[in-house]
Amino acid sequence: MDCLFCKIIAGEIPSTKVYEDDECLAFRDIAPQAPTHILIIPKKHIGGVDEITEENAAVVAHIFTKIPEIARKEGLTDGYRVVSNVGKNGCQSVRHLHFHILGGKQLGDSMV
Ligand code: DGP
Repeated sequence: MDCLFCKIIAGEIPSTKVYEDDECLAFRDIAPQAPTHILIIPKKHIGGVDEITEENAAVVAHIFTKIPEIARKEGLTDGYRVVSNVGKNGCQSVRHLHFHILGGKQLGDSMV
């Protein structure tokens, strides 16, 4: 499968890792939109939020236990934002499920 994030997981494309375990990987976004901008992804390919099912949702719950741990380690004590873009209208550019963790400054109050 020609998936950029699968290549990052395989180590074929370098990344700056901030957390890794058997199920997920977190690494710094190549084009940060905030002082802290981390992507966290499942190691098993899921295309996006629109491909989450009862069968594969356990990894999503796992990721959501790791997000606050990573945020604490990154010092995001005043809060942060977790975003997942989905499909064309959501401006998803990489079809591998990922959650953006954005913080390190006061973020804007508009989502769109
Ligand atoms: P989205 O537009 O929501 O699909 O987010 C994809 C993000 O992936 C975007 O913020 C930029 C990031 N990105 C794209 N290519 C690379 C890469 O090769 N390395 C890293 N670290 N991030 C990448």
